[in-house]
Amino acid sequence: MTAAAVRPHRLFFALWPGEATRRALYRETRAVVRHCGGRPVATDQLHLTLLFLGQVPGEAVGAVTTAAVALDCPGFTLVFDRYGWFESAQVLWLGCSAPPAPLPTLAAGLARQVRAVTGLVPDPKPFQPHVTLARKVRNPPQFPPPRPVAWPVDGFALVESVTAPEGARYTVLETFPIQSPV
Ligand code: 3AM
Repeated sequence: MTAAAVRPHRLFFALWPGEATRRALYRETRAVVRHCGGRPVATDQLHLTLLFLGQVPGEAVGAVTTAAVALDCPGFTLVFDRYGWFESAQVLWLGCSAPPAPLPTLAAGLARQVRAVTGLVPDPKPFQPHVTLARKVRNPPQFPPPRPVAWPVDGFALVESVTAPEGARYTVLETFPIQSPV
């Protein structure tokens, strides 16, 4: 086994937008992000975290993948139409005023599967679906809502977070299709 295979990986499951959605997210939020006074998330890193796993031993990554493959989930479409702000994390985010039921079901199913297959105990914090737009934002957003962005979800991703001096950098390790949205 190589050193890369056994080293621990900082992992999370996320919805990772396709190119058209990514461009729309950027287009509809760029003016607000520019004016929020924080540090924007790079466009190619925008995502919605489903489940944060933290440090996973290298030898357990295969089991995490197995857990995700076993999930059965219908496709769905998210509509992003509101800004929000996490005061303690100083994060400006984009969210949905009406998240469809399959979204929290997918997040909960992943947590259940990961626990069952790997024995890892993922972060127990309540699921708050959001796309982080900028960090170090010191004030709540006082902007009109964005024009709605539709994100058709037909899969999710296992993502690695690597900490660098300029902040974390995310890389998709694997993608998992779900049924296409109807
Ligand atoms: O998707 P966002 O950017 O909001 O803040 C981290 C990031 O969220 C979050 O997981 C995502 C990928 O790093 N995160 C980092 N540490 C965490 C922890 N201990 C965490 N979420 C929950 N618990």
